[in-house]
Amino acid sequence: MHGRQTRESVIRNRRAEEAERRTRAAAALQRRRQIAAAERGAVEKLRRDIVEDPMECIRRNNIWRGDLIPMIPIERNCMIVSDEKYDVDRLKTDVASAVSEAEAGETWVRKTNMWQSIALRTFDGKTGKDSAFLTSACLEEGQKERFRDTHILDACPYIKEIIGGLNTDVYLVRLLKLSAKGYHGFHHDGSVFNQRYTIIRLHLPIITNDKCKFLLGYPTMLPSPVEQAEGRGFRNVKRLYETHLTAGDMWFTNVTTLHAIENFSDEDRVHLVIDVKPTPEMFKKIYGSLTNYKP
Ligand SMILES: O=C(O)CCC(=O)C(=O)O
Repeated sequence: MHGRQTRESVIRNRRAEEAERRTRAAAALQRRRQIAAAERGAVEKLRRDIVEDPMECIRRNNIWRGDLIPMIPIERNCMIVSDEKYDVDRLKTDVASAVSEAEAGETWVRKTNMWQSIALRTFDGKTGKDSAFLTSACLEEGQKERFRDTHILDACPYIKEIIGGLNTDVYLVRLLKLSAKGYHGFHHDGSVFNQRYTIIRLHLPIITNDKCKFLLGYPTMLPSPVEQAEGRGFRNVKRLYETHLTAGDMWFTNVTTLHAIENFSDEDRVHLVIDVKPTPEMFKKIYGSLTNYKP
């Protein structure tokens, strides 16, 4: 009798424990859903705020300072700067030539697992891993004249024509591929592009679709000094604004503010990315006036 009671009470206890575990799990799930909904609500509110009262929104965020602050209205941070429609088929032909011209090992130099580049114009015309990024030292007087076409650009006559037609100083030029289902997280290139009156980044999308997005972010947490030292960026950046950069258009992108890229599609996305000195026309379109333009 005593043994049976014990077995029954053990079973009862187990059932009670199981029921309690389920109740706790359901409560935790509900809490997570509430937090996610509150975060979504906060981001939505943030998006509304930045449209309705951007200055107040910026003032409230202690992390959003200096060059990290996007231009207002927010659409100005990625905008088409030329009325010209470029020929996407001719651009695709040049991409194919660049890929076959790039020597083995140089084809699509890996920046990350999902993000690769082919250098068309670089500091001293070098190709390969270290040539595919820009430093502010390369842009100093006496240095910025050292940008040269790479041998790969010779295989891309249309891109060469486009670059020549910009009628301005052209620095780094690359084809940038973001793999299908690829993502590159929020970061900023402020250390170079803070000279916003002397250098801007242009994108000419070649292979793309509306599942490819350029994103702008809202910082909520500063990186730790260790993360900064290791070149790691801001964590927990909220998605503030997103846009699809259409093929055949020349886009300005503000890369001093937090930005990211994503490709939710099944095809690799390829952009021609051109770093140039803005012409007076581009400068006026982007910044709204010629104040501070440095000829
Ligand atoms: O779209 C790309 O491949 C590059 C975007 C980016 O992060 C940049 O231009 O800094």
